[in-house]
Amino acid sequence: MIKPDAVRNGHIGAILEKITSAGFKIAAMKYTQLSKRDAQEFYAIHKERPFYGELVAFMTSGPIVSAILEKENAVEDFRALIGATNPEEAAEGTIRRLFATDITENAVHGSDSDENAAIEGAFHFSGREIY
Ligand code: FUP
Repeated sequence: MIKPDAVRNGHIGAILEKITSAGFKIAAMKYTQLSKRDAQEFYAIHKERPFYGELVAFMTSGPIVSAILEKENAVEDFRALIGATNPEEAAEGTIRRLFATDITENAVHGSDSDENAAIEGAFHFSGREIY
């Protein structure tokens, strides 16, 4: 996902350019806005954490771009491309270092395993929307 802060700040094009230049193929993509229920479900793993309410409020605060990306070693390579969760700790040149605001408004989401990528892909897309 390109999160609401990066969409609001006009970074969709620059972020997609970095993603495609890094060799990712876009298998699915849409511009949409999460409902509160969507965001609560997507981030259910964090529901006991102190930042959960703020995270859900932020993720529903405006439109996002969701995508399924394909590449050899995609999970690891995408996490390297986006950088650490906290942009202050993200390496120079990473998407979060370049475009994130802070640890909550951190510009992009990337799946943390192939298994979660499949679950998250199915959350955003039906089979007919994946190419
Ligand atoms: P990441 O996998 O890098 O997206 O990070 P996590 O799964 O640990 O966290 C998911 C989201 O929760 C982050 F993108 C932003 C939010 N978060 C906070 O708002 N505060 C924190 O201290 C940690 C995470």
